[in-house]
Amino acid sequence: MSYPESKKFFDQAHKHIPGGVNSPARAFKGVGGTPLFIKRAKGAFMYDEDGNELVDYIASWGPMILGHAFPAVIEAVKKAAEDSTSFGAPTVLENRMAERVCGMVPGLDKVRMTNSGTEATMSSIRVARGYTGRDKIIKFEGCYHGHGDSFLIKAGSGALTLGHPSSPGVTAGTAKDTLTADYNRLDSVQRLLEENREEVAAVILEPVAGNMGCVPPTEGFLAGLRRLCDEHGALLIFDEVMSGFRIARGGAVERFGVQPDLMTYGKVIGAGMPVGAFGGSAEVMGVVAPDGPVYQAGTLSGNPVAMSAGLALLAELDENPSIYDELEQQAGSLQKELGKVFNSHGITVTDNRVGSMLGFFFCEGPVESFSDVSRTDTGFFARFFHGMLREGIYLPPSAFEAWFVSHCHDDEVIRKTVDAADRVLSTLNETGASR
Ligand code: KE4
Repeated sequence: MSYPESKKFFDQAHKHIPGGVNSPARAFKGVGGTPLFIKRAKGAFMYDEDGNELVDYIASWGPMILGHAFPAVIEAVKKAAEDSTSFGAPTVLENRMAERVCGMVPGLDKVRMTNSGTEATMSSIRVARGYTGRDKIIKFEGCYHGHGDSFLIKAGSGALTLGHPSSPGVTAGTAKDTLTADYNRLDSVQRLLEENREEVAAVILEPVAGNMGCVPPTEGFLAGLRRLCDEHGALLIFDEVMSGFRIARGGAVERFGVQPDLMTYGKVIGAGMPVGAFGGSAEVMGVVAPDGPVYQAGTLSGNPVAMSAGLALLAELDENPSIYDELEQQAGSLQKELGKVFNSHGITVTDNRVGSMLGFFFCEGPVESFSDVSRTDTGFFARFFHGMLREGIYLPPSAFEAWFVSHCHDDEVIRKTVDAADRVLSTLNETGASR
């Protein structure tokens, strides 16, 4: 497999675009080499500018839960666009979106649309600060909540991949209000809450971490956070931008049965169009302008084309709950069969999965926290990544990202992936693989 067209376009891209990409996670910095320029995609496959067919495990970093170019989504976008692409005025589509998501997620009484996950999480902590009158937030090392200043402290995803988990440009004034705890370590949260009594507005986390690879919550972690937040008068925020509508119809709130005060969404809710959202109880959301004093806005928030796309996808998920069982089945099969292949080649690997998001770490397990994640062999991952790419299997280009299985990843696609891994690992074994 070769990529001359992608190389040409990547060189061209550097002329006017920082790093040649509009988002660093796409730049292949974690694995080296040239990012592929994608021309089109359908179902479980993407096709690059060199005509290569690729099994896609990035899924646009989450949205493509029913595969690329899901017909109902495409039709909805085409139809909506014919009536103009934005009005800057309320539409019935936004009413329907709010009804749909509040019907899918337990405890979601009111919801506000945004244009990205970052806007949703930024807004959620502003609401928490406005509601509680407190300034500080607690996040977790390795979790990524978008590129809002308050979150670029020991962040995951591209920030971690690039080796700058705490970004320059975030002022000391901002950084002092962000406290960082250890994922799956309740004692680290309790200590921060006790050291900052009555100063913490919220604890925000990915209820299933997907931005340091896939790291599920351990038994009792989420319930423990709920208890600690109640004891200390802090709000609990589930950042479900990645897990929302993916790991269950009602996301982590449904799957784990722990009720946060605020939830944030992105990715699946927009079906690949720019949509984020934040919401919670009517009580907490009552502070949001224009009902309340906490300002939050967006020219294109609730955009009719984006709402149409998201509604088409969510309706399919909401009205066919068996899809989640089928996603569980296919992702479980990939996890099991790949695990067998790694073991057959004597590769030390730890696999984590929740629903159709999963990840493999090339180190001893368990992998439950950022410090565990840091033990993964990123060099081996890079060699494995490029081997799989040459076989036509496109994994997320970083050891610190979750893989996504779509409803189009059928048995044939899974078999193709597993057989490719077997061939790649045979080659790697000759060049000194991770043990
Ligand atoms: P966006 O602003 O990128 O729409 O969402 C930010 C965000 C917030 N919260 C969680 C849990 C997220 O996973 C994200 C974005 N995820 C990354 C993928 N790991 C986006 C990929 C990228 O930055 O290009």
